[in-house]
Amino acid sequence: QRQTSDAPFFMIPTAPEGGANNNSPACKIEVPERLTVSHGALVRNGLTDRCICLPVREAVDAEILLVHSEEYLEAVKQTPHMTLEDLKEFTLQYGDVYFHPNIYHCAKLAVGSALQLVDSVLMGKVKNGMALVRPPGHHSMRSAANGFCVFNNVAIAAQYAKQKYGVKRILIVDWDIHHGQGVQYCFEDDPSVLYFSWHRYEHQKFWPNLKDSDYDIVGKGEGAGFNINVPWNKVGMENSDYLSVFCHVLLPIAYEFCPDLVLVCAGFDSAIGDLEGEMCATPDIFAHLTYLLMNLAEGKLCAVLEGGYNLTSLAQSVCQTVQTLLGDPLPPLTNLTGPCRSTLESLQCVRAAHRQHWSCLRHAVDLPTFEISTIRIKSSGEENKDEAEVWEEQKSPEEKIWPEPPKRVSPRVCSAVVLPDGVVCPDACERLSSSEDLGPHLLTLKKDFLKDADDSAVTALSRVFSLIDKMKNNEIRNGLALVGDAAMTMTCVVQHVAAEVDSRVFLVCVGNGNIPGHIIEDGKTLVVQISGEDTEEQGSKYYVPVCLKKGCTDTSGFAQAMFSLLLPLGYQHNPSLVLLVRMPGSGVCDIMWQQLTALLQSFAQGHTLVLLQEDDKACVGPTASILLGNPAPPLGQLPASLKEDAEAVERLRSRLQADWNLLLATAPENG
Ligand code: X5A
Ligand code: ZN
Repeated sequence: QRQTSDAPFFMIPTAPEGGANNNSPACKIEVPERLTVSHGALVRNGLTDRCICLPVREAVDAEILLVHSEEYLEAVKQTPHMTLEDLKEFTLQYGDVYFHPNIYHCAKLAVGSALQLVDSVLMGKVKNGMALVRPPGHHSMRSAANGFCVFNNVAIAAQYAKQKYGVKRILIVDWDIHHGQGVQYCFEDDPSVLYFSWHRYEHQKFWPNLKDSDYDIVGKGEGAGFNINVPWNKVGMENSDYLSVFCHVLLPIAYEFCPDLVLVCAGFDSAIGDLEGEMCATPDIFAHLTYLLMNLAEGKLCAVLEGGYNLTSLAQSVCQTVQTLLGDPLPPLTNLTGPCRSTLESLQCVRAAHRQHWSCLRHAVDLPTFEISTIRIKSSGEENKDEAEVWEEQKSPEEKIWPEPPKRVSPRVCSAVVLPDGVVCPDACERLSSSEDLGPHLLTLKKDFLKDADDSAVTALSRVFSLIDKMKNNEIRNGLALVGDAAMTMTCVVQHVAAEVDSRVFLVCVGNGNIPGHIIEDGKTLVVQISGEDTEEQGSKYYVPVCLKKGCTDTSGFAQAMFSLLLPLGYQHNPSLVLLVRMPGSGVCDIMWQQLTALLQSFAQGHTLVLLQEDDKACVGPTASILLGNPAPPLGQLPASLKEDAEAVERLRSRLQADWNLLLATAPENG
């Protein structure tokens, strides 16, 4: 593992010597060990060595006052000098918060650390980072501590970024299992800060039991549409539930918003094993949640720790997040069975509540709102719960066990290229040269595919095959080939890979061109083709032709297809190889192509092979940049997509959702 001077990330192990120990009045779960254990896990996994550790500092009054009132700050300032009795009394005026004589100091460090991180990211000293801090922040309000939180670290960071750097649009993603009502209140009328939170809600039966946390709270005045609440009305939510909310709500809206900075309220009480959350998403989901946000805002992402109380689950989740920020390949997610009914109800409600504010939702096929309110009443009744469900709920959540996420190893080579002589590409790419041993490949190639092909095509193809074999052995992460005939190469590659047991290919084809039927008949290869050609009637479970009216030139239609079709399909297919093909004359613009290439890195542990046709030389550089791990440039604030395109994508979702239920975004009518 290399230690670079421009290490891409940063983190802060806080907890001063002696730690802020909230033991009197005691908080049993928001404890200093949360930081020491997380930090220890980072060290053990060799991750701290790859990070830049920034110094912490205390926030100054003016910074705290960006979000909090003077009266409140003055009151908190007194706490280090109070007797334990007075502290107890002081604590009682707030909800679920505990003041230790040391907490004011820690809270100032927590805010200051978040600001140090924002400074470093916005000044370009680091690409992204995570601040490991406590106490957490997202529940604290202008004049009140709440839910273990004293100062609102992330809200202050957002105001600071706006004020000091003139950042125009900030996305705050709150994946903690509690609703960050403090963040919501801070920005509810502010259209420059888009706040997204999912949270355990159980129809208001779960703390903090606020009507303000429901899906119909979308922001006020100018800020209408810039507050997104996704209530979890059942416990036990899994990876599929989390991913479906990202695909069908957060990502389309976030890309339409086009933030300049992403802040994450990174609470890990939403992971399995946490007694507060009682959810079942595994720690490796955070690798994916993190990655899916890393191509917004040119990768400027600051994660700030919030909750997370199961020390094992917390430490694993922190490592997954940090490893993703460092650019390691993503772990495969298995067992994605699709969202549960309760999630679908929430999805449908949130999408309906926001359809008037976001054009990506305008043409969504949703139930009318009056039926949605019925859903709420219907499912809040306990009466029709079956016995299994009741037993499920009584089962103690501490019994939950899950395997430790497998190690994520980066292949020695990140990107290998097969290019004709004279075509340039970044130095960091490894060229597969003619000195490679082509023996065994050449023979099979000649026999199977290339009876009459010329020698240079045979050589190129055999290099492509050897690239694929090296990906399979995890010697290379990804690859790019510039070939004379992209369509022919694509067919040969699919056939070559499908010949192996257990292989699954996700073929994403951009542009017009015939996909030979025989390559999609064995259930191993899932094909999505985005083009301007109307081939919709030929679709099947494994062939998904997306026809856009203006072809691939239309960014909004293309973006919608990426989030609501490509991502769910890719996740559910769980391929061992992604094959991304750019047909000549596809019309896709470079930044769209780069975003697509980047998002596809979520699958197959980053094993992507990109095929470009020879006249697309100019695309080698932009593609290689993404394959080497750079963030894709922003698409800009997306306009509304064409009605026809939006409807075509929705039609495909409806046709395919019985086979691929991660495509679902609405609740079946009487399930
Ligand atoms: C930051 C955080 C939880 C408060 C729970 C109070 N707070 N019952 O996770
Ligand atoms: Zn929480």
